[in-house]
Amino acid sequence: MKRTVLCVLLCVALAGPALGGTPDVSYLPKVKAPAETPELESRDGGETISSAVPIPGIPFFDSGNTCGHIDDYDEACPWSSTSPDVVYSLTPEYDTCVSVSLCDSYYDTKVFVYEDYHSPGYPHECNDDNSYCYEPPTPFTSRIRTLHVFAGHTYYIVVDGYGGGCGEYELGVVTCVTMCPVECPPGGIDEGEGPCYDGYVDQFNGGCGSYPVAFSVVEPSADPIVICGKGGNFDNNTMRDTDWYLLDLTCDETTITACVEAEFPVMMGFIDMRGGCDNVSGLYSHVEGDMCVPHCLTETLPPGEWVVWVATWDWPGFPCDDEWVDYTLTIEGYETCTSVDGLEGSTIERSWSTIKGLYR
Ligand SMILES: [Ca+2]
Ligand SMILES: [Ca+2]
Ligand SMILES: [Ca+2]
Ligand SMILES: [Ca+2]
Repeated sequence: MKRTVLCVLLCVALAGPALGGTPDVSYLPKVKAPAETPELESRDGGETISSAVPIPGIPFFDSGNTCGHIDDYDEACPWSSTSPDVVYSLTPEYDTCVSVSLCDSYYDTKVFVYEDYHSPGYPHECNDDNSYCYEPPTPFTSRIRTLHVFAGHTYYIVVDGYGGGCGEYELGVVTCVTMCPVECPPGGIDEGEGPCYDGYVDQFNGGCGSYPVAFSVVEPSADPIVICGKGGNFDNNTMRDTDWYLLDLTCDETTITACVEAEFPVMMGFIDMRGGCDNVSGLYSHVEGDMCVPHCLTETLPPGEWVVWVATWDWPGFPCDDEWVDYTLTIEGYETCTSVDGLEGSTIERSWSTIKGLYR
């Protein structure tokens, strides 16, 4: 496949006129919606490893209260405590990966896991505070995002607390949902934006949500264009990275097919940019869905500027600093019909240096 050149404008401002305030991009929220909470049954875990409550299968949800139980175990990650604890056991029939969550509990929890036996000081995994719990009822709840478990072993999950605290807990043990590496294929073009992080300000390709506005400009190609990007949530799931890929269509009409496949639940859509940022009125059309499978959208579009927009779907978790942040975006049908003069009709102000940059 011919290597297609993507002219990524590295943080190049499409310096607009004085915007008189931030354009309305509230329809493309970087702020995320609340998640649904799974229904939970009510039963306390066992007092010790020898009386641990077995987890019959995944997914598993349970609730209980550690108050009134005994402080049998502790692991410091990084704080030691004297909180009472209860124990569950998981004996997987095959090698897998699970997430262990106390996120929705009502006290300052801690969770740790032993493999096969009590190994004080050497837990299999431990988490006290998980900053990526989505809207926990109380701060400092816990979650082990990826717990690798192997057939032939038993894993003791200890529900514990911080300090000497105890309370009502909500335990969830589910299959890891992000075990699907999305590889960048040969010829794939790097988005160029690094992973996001807490406090991140997207001045790279946050489109109309960036100030000044900033896009990744895609050059037309007769071949499919494959872009390898990164996305994720940050600031405790209140923000997400958004990627705006700008196309300038020059045909009377152009049929574009865009497909995205991500290591996180993903949302992708077209945005009509023909009126500039001030007149953007939401996603023209979009798809959204789970990680690990492609989601495609085909539209026949009139000439002018359009954006292909990619971001995490409205799910908690999937933080920027996780190893599962990659996606591929494939754009087909984006070809030049006439000349490159199409940009002359641009409604988005650009500096000359930017325009030169497009064809460098
Ligand atoms: Ca304890
Ligand atoms: Ca905690
Ligand atoms: Ca990105
Ligand atoms: Ca971005």
